[in-house]
Amino acid sequence: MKLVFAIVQDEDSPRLITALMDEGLGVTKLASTGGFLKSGNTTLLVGLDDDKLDLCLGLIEKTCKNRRQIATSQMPLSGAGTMYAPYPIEVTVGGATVFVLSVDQFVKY
Ligand code: 2BA
Repeated sequence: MKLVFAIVQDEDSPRLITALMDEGLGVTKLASTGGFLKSGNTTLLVGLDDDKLDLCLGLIEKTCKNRRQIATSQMPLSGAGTMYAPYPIEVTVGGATVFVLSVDQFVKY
């Protein structure tokens, strides 16, 4: 058995959850926050049998899109000691960041 952690953009999560559930996969949705952009994203947990892993990964790949976002970084001001000026940078987020873990034990009480 595997446990898939999929970090996806909030905009993609409703369609992905529907697609996973339509295939009979169990999903848990967690509200999460990216460390770099410090904005909300969605982490989905999917526990599944090994033979469903490719199906799950395929649905994630098909559903989750790359998007460009503007983030704010800091530039040191020359001659101003430790002062910094904010400036915008563009980053590409997604489609999805996915971790697949092997599950030792799965119990439901
Ligand atoms: P964030 O940490 O908010 O990162 C959003 C996007 O900012 C990243 O997209 C990447 O394009 C960019 N980025 C991140 N760190 C950067 C840096 N030090 N310098 C320049 N650009 C940077 P993704 O790579 O698609 O990641 C989307 C979200 O997935 C991340 O949101 C984070 O929540 C999660 N994530 C990504 N890699 C991870 C990892 N190794 N472990 C845990 N979570 C991860």
